[in-house]
Amino acid sequence: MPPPTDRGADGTTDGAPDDTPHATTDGNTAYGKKPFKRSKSHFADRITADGRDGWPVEAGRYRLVVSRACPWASRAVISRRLLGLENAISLALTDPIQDDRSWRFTLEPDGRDPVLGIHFLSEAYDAREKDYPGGVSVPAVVDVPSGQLVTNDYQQITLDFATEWQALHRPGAPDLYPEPLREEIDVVMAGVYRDVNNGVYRAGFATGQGDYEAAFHDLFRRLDLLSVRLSDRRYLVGDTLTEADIRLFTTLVRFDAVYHGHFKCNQFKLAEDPVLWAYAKDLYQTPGFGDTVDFHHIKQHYYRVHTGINPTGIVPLGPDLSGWLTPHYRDELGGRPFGDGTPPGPVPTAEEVPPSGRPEPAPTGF
Ligand SMILES: N[C@@H](CCC(=O)N[C@@H](CS)C(=O)NCC(=O)O)C(=O)O
Repeated sequence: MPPPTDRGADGTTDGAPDDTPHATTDGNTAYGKKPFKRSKSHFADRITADGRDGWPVEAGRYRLVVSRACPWASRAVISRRLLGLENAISLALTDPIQDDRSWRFTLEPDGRDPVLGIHFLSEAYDAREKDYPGGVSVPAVVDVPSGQLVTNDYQQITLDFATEWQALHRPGAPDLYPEPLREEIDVVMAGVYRDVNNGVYRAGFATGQGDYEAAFHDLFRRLDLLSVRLSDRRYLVGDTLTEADIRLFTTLVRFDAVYHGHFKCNQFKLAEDPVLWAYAKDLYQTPGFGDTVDFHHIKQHYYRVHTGINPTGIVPLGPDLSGWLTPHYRDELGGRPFGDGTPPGPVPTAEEVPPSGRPEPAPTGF
């Protein structure tokens, strides 16, 4: 197998050493170090009910390409499942380890995605725009008939699943972006994005002490605030699951397995904050959340791909994951997870996370 390439969170060289003097977030000047900056998604076309960008909502037309390792892609996997879009939008899973051609379909027996017929996700990017100036990233939505990438705009994909794909939602699908709560959801998500979702990357890929410390403090300050917010309410906004919970979950579920050690986000472990730990377990045990999580893919990706921060590529054996299956008691706070709707049914067999990626219950008795 070709060796994994060392790459940043988004395949760019952001965060990589550079010789230009620049101001760090702690106000000092650093030489040879730049703070981590996430690149913008290059392809921001939207798939909408009215097809205004040329991409109308249509069952069976699009393929969602993800890595189960990636928190941004995992949002899309969770929302697709909660909304029951599995039959409308098919799912392609990449190998958690990229090589120098980026995401590849080496989990398939012949190394080729069976629907798109390609070996590398970059082929769908190339079909859309030859030599575009950016990295290849997941999540990506590909138009099956033309083989072209439609969008890699991870911030918009899930919002569109919730609001533009309504005609194809399953009966009983929750409203993940309810109109009356959008303003509050957007405010909560902005803080979660800056300090938590992207904050762990700012800490992990910092190449200067000051940048790392600023990201670390922002992250744990925000986690403290979220812990207080969630101490007497089951979900982040309103009394049902929303897009905001999906976005917080995808970082929390990776926290102890990768961010705490690998990204040096170690003021406390998730499991040491009783509120956030119970909140994360509650979501994990809710159909549509934990049943999409592959801890094996997550650990393989982070520890083996980021050789700049883990040069040996050794993947730690811990932590013990059995705690994810223990009681959370969050139902005592009330809340109606799916509002007037219902939980999604079982995961389609072809999309089940293999046992290697799931926690095993702790042994009982002696
Ligand atoms: N920056 C991405 C956001 C999503 C993202 O960063 N995905 C990561 C995986 S978690 C990725 O695919 N990175 C490209 C790479 O590592 O080659 C975008 O522009 O859409």
